[in-house]
Amino acid sequence: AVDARPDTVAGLRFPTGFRWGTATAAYQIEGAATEGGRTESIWDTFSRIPGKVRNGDTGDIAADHLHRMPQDVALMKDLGVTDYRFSVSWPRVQPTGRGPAVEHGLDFYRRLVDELLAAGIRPVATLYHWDLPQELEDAGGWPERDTAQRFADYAGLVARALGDRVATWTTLNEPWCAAFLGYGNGVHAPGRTSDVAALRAAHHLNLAHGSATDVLRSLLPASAEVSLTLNLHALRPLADTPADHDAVRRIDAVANRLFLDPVFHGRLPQDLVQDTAAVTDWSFVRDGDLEVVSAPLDSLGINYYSPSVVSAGASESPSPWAGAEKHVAFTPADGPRTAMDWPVDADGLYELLTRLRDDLPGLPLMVTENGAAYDDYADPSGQVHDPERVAYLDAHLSAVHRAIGDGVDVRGYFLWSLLDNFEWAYGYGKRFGIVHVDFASQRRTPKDSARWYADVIARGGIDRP
Ligand code: PNW
Repeated sequence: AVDARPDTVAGLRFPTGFRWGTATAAYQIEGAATEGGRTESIWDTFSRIPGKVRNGDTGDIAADHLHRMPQDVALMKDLGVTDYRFSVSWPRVQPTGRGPAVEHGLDFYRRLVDELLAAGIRPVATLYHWDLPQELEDAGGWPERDTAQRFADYAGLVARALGDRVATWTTLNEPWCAAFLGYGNGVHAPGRTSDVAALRAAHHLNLAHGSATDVLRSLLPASAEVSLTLNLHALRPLADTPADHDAVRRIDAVANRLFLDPVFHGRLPQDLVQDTAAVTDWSFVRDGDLEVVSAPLDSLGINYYSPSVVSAGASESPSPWAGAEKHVAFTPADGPRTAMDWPVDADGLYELLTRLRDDLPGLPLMVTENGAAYDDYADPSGQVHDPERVAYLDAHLSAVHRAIGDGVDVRGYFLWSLLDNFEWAYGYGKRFGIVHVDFASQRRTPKDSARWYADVIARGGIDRP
């Protein structure tokens, strides 16, 4: 049907085989927090500390996806998505982070994968989307080296269970957030505030990624795709001055190159090592680690929401910047914002994608998250209207299309998110879904943006009438 559309219809066509997806994460949607032997993750613990999550919300019930999975897969089938990116809950599969798998926990993901395949949707499994078993945090968490080995063992348990039917694997989601929001500024679980803990966490997350990649390669068919998802920061200097460019360099080092350099080049960013000399001597990076971290990957996933404008100055502490905040100020951009107060700026996505084309030639990319929170409203018939989200998605997909036209190898786009869900420190107050969830009744209502996305997928692109 796509190819049959006349060329005279103006619009943006995506390549044949482009992967049209939606994304979710276990703790944000599953609920059933104490079912089947699941015990606490750091988010179960953190969300119970007064003042950490708005309104005291927790993921105990969330969107009750664990009990409503077939309905949610049916919603995706109606959308026409080709791919679905979900995460596996570590504490559901291996509650203490050690020892054998809980088969009942794995069974949920076996059923999910079967349901997806039956609906003609490719499963894309993320092994870690921030729900570290609390017992591993009690043993030191990500700043502790052993956590990386625990993760590699857990990766093996999941690969043995799902490896015959899941072709695309992502080790970690956004290790920058896990390290620097979790251990640096403490806005995310486990809520620790220490620059050295955050840097150690970042290295051990990199090591966990590399070690798990080795395990996945040893267990999965050669055709399996192994990837990593980073929330790379699109950075712009406030002014075209050496001082503001240096501010960009400092944030780029801790937000982007701390992950890109070890994973893709087997080295640490030396400027960051120097800039953080007062914090750590980096002796937690041992001989041979960077070789493990830099195991070859089949693709890189990028999560993008907003760019940042930085200049020479100073910003708040505790910060997620490992000391760089002493030299760097962030300027809120003019223009429209989402309900997260994040600027709407699709050029940042284009800038990020073209940078990766130049820095990592030949590496296939996927946009593994992009989307927006807005306060949407229902009309008297119950239809949920979200015109700002449609505009946001249109602009960002157009940026992806422009990047593809300029030679960036983008293989797919995963809209965040399928469902309204537990938005971490913001609880249920921020809605990213293209499907509205009434958290009292658990009723799902596709928003206007869901119809818009279904139409884009059906046409293979965006029409410009
Ligand atoms: C990502 N920040 O989180 C996550 O992967 C999703 O689980 C989440 O729901 C989505 O983006 C929307 O927030 C982020 O403060 C959370 O820089 C915070 C930040 C970045 C990403």
